[in-house]
Amino acid sequence: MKNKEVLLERMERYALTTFGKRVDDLNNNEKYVVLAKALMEEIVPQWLKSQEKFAGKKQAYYLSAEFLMGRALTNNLINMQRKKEVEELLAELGVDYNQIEDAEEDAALGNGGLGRLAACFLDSAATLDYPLHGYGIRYQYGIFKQKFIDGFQVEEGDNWLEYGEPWSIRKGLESVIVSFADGDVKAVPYDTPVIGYGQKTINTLRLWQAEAVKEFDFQAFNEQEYDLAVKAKNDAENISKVLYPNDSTDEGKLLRLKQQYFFVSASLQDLVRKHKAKYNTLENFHKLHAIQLNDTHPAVAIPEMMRILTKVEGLEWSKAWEIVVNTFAYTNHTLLAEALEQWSIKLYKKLLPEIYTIIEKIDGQLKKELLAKGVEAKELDKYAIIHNGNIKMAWLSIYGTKSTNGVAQLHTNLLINQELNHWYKIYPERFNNKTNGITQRRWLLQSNPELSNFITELLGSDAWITNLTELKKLEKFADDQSVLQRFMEIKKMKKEQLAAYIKRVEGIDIDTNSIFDIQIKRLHEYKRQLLKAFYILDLYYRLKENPDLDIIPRTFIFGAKAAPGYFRAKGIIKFINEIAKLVNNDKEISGKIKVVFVQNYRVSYAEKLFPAADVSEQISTAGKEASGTGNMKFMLNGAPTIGTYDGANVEIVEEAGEENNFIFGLRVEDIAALKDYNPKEEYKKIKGLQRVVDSLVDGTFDDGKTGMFKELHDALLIGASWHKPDHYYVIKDFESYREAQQRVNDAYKDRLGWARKCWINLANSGKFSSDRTIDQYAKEIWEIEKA
Ligand code: CJB
Repeated sequence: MKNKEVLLERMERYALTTFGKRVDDLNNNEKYVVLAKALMEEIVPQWLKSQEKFAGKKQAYYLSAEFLMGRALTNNLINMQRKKEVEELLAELGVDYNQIEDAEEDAALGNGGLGRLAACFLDSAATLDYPLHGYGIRYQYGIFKQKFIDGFQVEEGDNWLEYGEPWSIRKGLESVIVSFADGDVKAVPYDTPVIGYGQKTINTLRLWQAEAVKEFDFQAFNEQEYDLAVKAKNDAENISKVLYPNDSTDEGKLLRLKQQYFFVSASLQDLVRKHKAKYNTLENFHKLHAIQLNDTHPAVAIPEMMRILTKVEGLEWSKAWEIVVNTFAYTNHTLLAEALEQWSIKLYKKLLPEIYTIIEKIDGQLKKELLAKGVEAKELDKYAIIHNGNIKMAWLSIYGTKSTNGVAQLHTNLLINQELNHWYKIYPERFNNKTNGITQRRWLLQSNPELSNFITELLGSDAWITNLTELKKLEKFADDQSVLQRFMEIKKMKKEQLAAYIKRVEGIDIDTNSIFDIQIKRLHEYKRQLLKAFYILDLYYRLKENPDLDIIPRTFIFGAKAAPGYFRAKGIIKFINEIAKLVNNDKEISGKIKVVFVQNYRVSYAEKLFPAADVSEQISTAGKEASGTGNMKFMLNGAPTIGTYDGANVEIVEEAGEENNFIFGLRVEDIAALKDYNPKEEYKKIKGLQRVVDSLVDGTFDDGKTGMFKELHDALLIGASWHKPDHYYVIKDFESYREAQQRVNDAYKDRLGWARKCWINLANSGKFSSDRTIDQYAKEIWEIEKA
């Protein structure tokens, strides 16, 4: 009771001082802000204490251009174990908690899996009492907001800071200067607490905002040159203005390079400054810091640290190199060629000439080392960091760190045996696997309280919240009818909640008795949303021909943003929306199938979608999805996977059994063995396939004269200058996918049998907690200890 009174008193105070009103008179957004501020008053003292307990110990830092945190309010209340109390307090004030929750904008400072992984890692580390802190960029605009107009994706700016952001604290006095060839920029840190479950440890996410060193040039202003007076300010602020909306593609733009160096240099200066203040030397830096590079985006940390150590601090080159290699570790998140970052020498020289010189020196040192290790001179080009006018950031990252890891076993095997095999031969001890994970606090406890309560009830304990392998004990209920019945009731409830939400925000009615078949992830050709689209269209035509076709009603749900410049991805969105229009408006189909492409898929939408899924679509071309993490979120909420042998799907099936999932399609080795693949011939041989593929160009659908549909058609049947026809094997895998979908349909008819599959997936999802992943990073790479 007392806690509640204190909280209310704090809320009243913030209402008065921030908005000049009483709590009762605030709108929902304002209420959300004062609630968060009132909570921060309680959080901050504990945060400070948490920092003290790690003083003098080795700590880890996660350098990432993306942190896809989503909303913080409910997550924080859950981790503080105060959600119920706050709900009650608000109810007493006549306020609905859900409306306050809904008032918070997503912190969407990431594109997809890579950024969300960073967020899950922070949650896990704090919960496990590991000192792990995030360093990144405080983008003023996060990933764009997506709308559909006439079925086309339209982007809008995500001005998430507009109504205030109560969880971060500006630490102006800890600003640092970052120097570029064209001038200096001020990096101002904003700190956000990362609260572990149970609130024992509160770590820090420090995001840098770019500002002008000199806000305003009065000289120029006095001389009536207003533009010039604000130019420096605008140029500086542009650096942290907007997140690049590319998932797994590298844009190579000057501003992006500025962003990378900006946050990396600021973060390293910050760490070095604090370390020196305490120890007055940097020789032991690696003994107290482990720095993980989240993909190559922060790889410039390697030469930047060399610069600081040798040029600023005066250490010997070789001593500095030893510190650098022992401090940093690198995670590779993709094998897609277009995502492997390369920067043009020209750009680097122009913006960061000193850093470029250091990279040259590193490259020279590498060559000597390779020769000494017996590599032949003619082989050196394969390893060259600087080659053909470009700097290869992945090579720099492998050479300049003590550890390179992949994010699922299959992915790591491909790195070791193929893509990075030549590096593996030189440094086998550096390579390791860290299969990704997700935090069960957000993806089960928060997003599915109904299932969470049931699990706790059955287990007689909520230990699973911090030890997900406890779920294994649920397996003994796999044949308990009443348990499976309750599971199905909960699933139905989550489907109804989702249906109500979709009705409200999309204006579409969906049947909660139908199978909810969900594919939610970024739009990319390799993820093959198009394969599902072809399947739906084929099913539609089969239903038209045979209205008695024996199928269980299905709702096909998609959620995906396409990078604004990715023409084909946008074409796929339009194509699916055209199919939706055709199918959903056909009275003859009478609700047997429905297609919904939800708008603006994001973390807070995902929290509603995963728990409501009956089927998890993980249908990437084998070898292309490094891991996937959405696959794990579905599994944790008890949805079987229809998927290929790719990424972490392999491990999911290993844990839950192939008989409880629906595996189809070519495997990595099948693709490698394919010879003379001719999709133009093959697509004629598969019943129904030609009809749906050709619907792209035969007038069935209208792409508004954009040429989008022809582009997709050509990519499948003709190819392009940079790829062969159907290089993601959509046509090749179609029949196998259709057959797997038939197996889904047949399995679903046996309601208890289906529930059993769901249950076994849930019970075996323990491996995929990011708590397990973080524990492995902490022990095997960072060598840090719990508080
Ligand atoms: N990934 O989200 C991205 N962006 C990239 O630029 C490269 C990879 C994804 O990272 C996830 C986390 O490791 C993986 O699960 C996913 O397969 C990969 O595409």
